[in-house]
Parts: sequence; C-alpha cells; structure tokens
Amino acid sequence: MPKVFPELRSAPCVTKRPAPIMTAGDLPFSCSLVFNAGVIKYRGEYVMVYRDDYGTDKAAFENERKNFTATIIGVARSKNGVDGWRFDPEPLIDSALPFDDPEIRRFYDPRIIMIEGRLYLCAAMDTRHGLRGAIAELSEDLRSYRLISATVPDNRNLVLFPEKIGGEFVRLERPMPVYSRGRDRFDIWVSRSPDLVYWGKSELVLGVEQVPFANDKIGPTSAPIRTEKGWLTLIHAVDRDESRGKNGWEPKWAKRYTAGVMLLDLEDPSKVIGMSRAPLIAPELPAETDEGFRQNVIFPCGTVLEDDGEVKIYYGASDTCVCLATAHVNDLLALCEKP
Ligand code: BMA
Repeated sequence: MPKVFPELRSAPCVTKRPAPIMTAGDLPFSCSLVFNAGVIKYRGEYVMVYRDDYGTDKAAFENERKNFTATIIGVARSKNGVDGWRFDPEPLIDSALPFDDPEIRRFYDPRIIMIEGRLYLCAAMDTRHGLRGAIAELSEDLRSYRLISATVPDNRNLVLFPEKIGGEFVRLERPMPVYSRGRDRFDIWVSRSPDLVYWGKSELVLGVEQVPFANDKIGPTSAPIRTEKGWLTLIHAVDRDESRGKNGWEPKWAKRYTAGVMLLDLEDPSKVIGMSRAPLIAPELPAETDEGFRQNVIFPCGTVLEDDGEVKIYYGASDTCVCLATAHVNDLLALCEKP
C-alpha cells in the first residue's frame, strides 16, 4: 500500500504568479486546454511551445467530460516571458492534419532546447503502436520541424541537455517498465548519443523510491541548467492516493503531481549529487487545486535562468493552463542536499 501524503507545500523560496499566464481563451485557435509548455530565451525574446488540446466530441464529453480530440503544438513569443504573448498564426504541429508517417497520432508535452545554435523539440509522441519519445529539429523561424529520432514504446518525458557532455549529446528520459514492479513505478534514466539519432549507454539516474514525496512515478521536466555546482535539474513527482475521488472534470483522479529539484554531476549526469527532500512546487493556487480538467497537477516543461540569477519555471497546472513560478538559482541549489 503506497504511503499517503496529506498535504504538500511549495518551498518558501518559490514565488508563484497568482494567476495563470496563459489560458485557453488567449489562443487564436480552438482550445479546450493549454498546458505543459516549454520555454526558451531565443533571439532576444521568450519563445514558448505550448500544448493545445482541442476539439469537441459530444459523446466523449458526455461520457468522460473530455472536450478535446486533437492536439496542437503551437508557438508564442513574448518580450518579458510573462505577458504580451504573440501567437504564431499557424500551429507548428496539428494532430488533426495527416502526418508524413501514418504511424504518428499526435505530439504533446513539448520541451524546447538549444544546442550549439540549433533548436530542438523533445515531445511525447502517440503512435498507432505505442507511446514514444521524439526528438525533432526546429527551423530557425519555428515554423517547421524535422523528426530526428524516436524511442521504442514505452518512453517519454525526453529532455536534452543544452550542451554536449564528454563529446556526446545527452538526454534524460522516463521509460515505463511494468514487468519489474507491476505498475507505475517509473524512474529517470540518462542516455547518450554521438549524433542525436543513435542512443545508448543508458543508465538509471534516480529511482522513484529515492524521492520522499513520490509513491508512484517521477520524470524529467525541462532542460537541465548548467551551474558551477552541477546540472540543476527539475523533476516531476507523483503521489497516488486511491481515496481521492472526484477531481476536476475527471470523475476520479487519484494522482497528484508536484515538482522537485536535483543536482547532477557536470561530467557524469548519471550521478545525483544533490536532491531536495521536499517538493519545490506543490498545487496550492485555485487554478491548481480547485479548477480545471485534472486538479493537483503541476507539470513543468520549461525553465529559463536570467542574468540576475532568477529562474523562471513554466508549468502546466491541472492540465488546463500555463503558470509561472520564480526562484533564485542560489536558493534552488541550497535545496539540493546530498542524497
Ligand atoms: C502525464 C502526461 C501529462 C499530464 C500528466 C497529468 O502522464 O500525460 O501530459 O500533464 O499525465 O495528467
């Protein structure tokens, strides 16, 4: 029987903006839910790749309260990373349109990373034969993409490190092995590649049982940030409590997603050299606990380190909107105790 965690709070060093920075009504496209957005600073402005679940299927809505049938990955830009978002006029990817590869059904949970001047998108990819982790190169104007590689099923939450380590590309990822432990007991892994196509040298980074506020699964969030002390790396962490009943629009939702923070060795990112023993961000605001599709979901996909040490953390809240929290990089490092 998993442990039950009655209440979890965000770390005191975290400041949340009191209201979401983006909601469905802001988008120029049909949108039921906008969430889990990746963000990067690029050419003097903030670029967001967001997830827009849209479409109305009357039967699905009546049976499951789901009023979305397709997913857009779209691009928005802002001068300050907080407001004034300008939306690119066409979706980058729209799952309602045919893909070149008919296996592909949709992309979601996008992360955007720059390595050696090139932009990459990491995203979960649903296909006819399973859920895969995808890496694509983006054009400079973010209007098109080229798929570079995809994992075998079941793997997702891929995120690239923003630079090569020891001459190799490196990614964090979250496979979903069920044979060893029976159900969701999913961990964070690292893999390496000479060219972003061929991946290997995979190693376990962090097991779910090592995270004191998780009893279900964990996963990578956004690109790790290089600091003098190590790679500052956010994670998401899930605790499940079967006694949780009705939750948001969902008839039952037993999980809660929080964010955590860890520090990885600069030369060997399979080594965890520090980890916060309590959540970094927990659901507290009305948009996180009382509203939306699935309540109590904090799902970061983007972090930006500013010159003054502020870290902007962009997260999806309740699978329904995009929120923003900030913390100083030194405070985040201070949370990373030795494991
Ligand atoms: C995960 C993904 C995310 C989602 C989260 C909470 O498994 O599907 O897109 O935000 O669940 O529902």
